[in-house]
Amino acid sequence: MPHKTVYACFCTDVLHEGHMNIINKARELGDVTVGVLTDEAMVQMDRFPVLGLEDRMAMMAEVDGVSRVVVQDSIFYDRNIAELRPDYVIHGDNWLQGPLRAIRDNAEEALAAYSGQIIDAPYTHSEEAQHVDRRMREQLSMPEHRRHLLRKLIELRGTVKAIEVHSGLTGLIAEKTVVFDGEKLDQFDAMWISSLCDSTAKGKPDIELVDMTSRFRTISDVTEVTTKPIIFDGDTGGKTEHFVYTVRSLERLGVSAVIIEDKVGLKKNSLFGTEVAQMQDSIEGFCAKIAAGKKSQVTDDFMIIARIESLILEQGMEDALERAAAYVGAGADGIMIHSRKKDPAEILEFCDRFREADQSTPIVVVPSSFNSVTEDELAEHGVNVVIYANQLTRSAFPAMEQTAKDILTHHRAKEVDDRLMPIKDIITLIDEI
Ligand code: SPV
Ligand code: MG
Repeated sequence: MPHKTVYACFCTDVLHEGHMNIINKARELGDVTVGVLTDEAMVQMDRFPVLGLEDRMAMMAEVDGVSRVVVQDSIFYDRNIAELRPDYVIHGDNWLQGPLRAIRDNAEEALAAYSGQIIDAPYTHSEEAQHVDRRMREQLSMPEHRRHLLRKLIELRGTVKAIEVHSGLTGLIAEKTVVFDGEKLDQFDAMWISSLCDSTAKGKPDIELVDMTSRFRTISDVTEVTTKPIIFDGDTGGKTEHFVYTVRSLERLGVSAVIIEDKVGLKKNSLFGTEVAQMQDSIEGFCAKIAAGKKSQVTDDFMIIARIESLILEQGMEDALERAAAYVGAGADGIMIHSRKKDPAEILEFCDRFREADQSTPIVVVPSSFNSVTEDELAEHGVNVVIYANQLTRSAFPAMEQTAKDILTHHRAKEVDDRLMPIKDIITLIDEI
């Protein structure tokens, strides 16, 4: 019998019975090469590595029956298949469904080029395997691990995208939603705890009325069921004497970054612009707040991002740029520039001019009004974090309101049923652990 070769690829830090079952099955088929995903590829699979790539490779090399370990730098197998030309590629049969199917299709197409074969090994549903998987996710959700994820993701991906969350349920949507666009699997990298949506969910205006204790409760609800990094909307940061406590509380909760805006007095939502009275802080005043926050933080991971309201308050581009440089000088780890114009031109101009002087400080934008601009365009102008700040809340509210109206109109719920999630789906939506 000619000597056969088998390729398997793993996206894990810990080996359990399920992985061993695949390796043992592979050994029966031939000489086993194992691919280990790079950090960047693992992140795309929503598995943030706890071990470094070299340690993961060493772990695989020690497994009995593994002849060779190689790096796989994409979640898709095609390049490694073309290079290694294995007779078989083996994977658990869980990749027959859901977003993993795209990965299987890609492998199947690459194998078809030389009549290689795919093996869908029965997925191991053992208690031990589930326990190890759960432990891994729990480890990822711990504050000391989650806190540095935002910096790490910006470093790995250049530009990251965050979506608004204000509850455990919206957190799960941010955590689990994955789409396949024909080329790559896509998902949100991070979560934004918006002051607007956190307040709206409580039926309150966005004026720093919802107190920090309550805001921290929202963070806990989200951290209990997710692993992705959190960017917290800290409004004005409040009094400097209070802000220093907030920074440490956020670090303790595992939040990666706080964004504070350079306003004083009664804060109103920026999307009101100059229609309501809002006062910008002085450059010195806000720099002092940033510096005090930086001095009080305990970990190196945590980021304080300074949000500039000059364009919102119509103070001009020069003022925005002057403030950006001053805030970075005071220690800000990033700059958020905001605008309520439909046209992204002023945002892009700010980014270009800021980048002429500063190539490294992360830029954050919130394209709620200038929503025609794409993530790629923003990335070309040096943006590192794109925040979709309120779209989940704004989509849920009209749907719920319409349902309430229709039930009132028809005096029963039958008419709304077609657009509702089936009862079976809602009762099984949340996994029991
Ligand atoms: C929020 O989401 O609360 C924000 C962004 O601060 S914005 O509403 O655009 O001001
Ligand atoms: Mg806000």
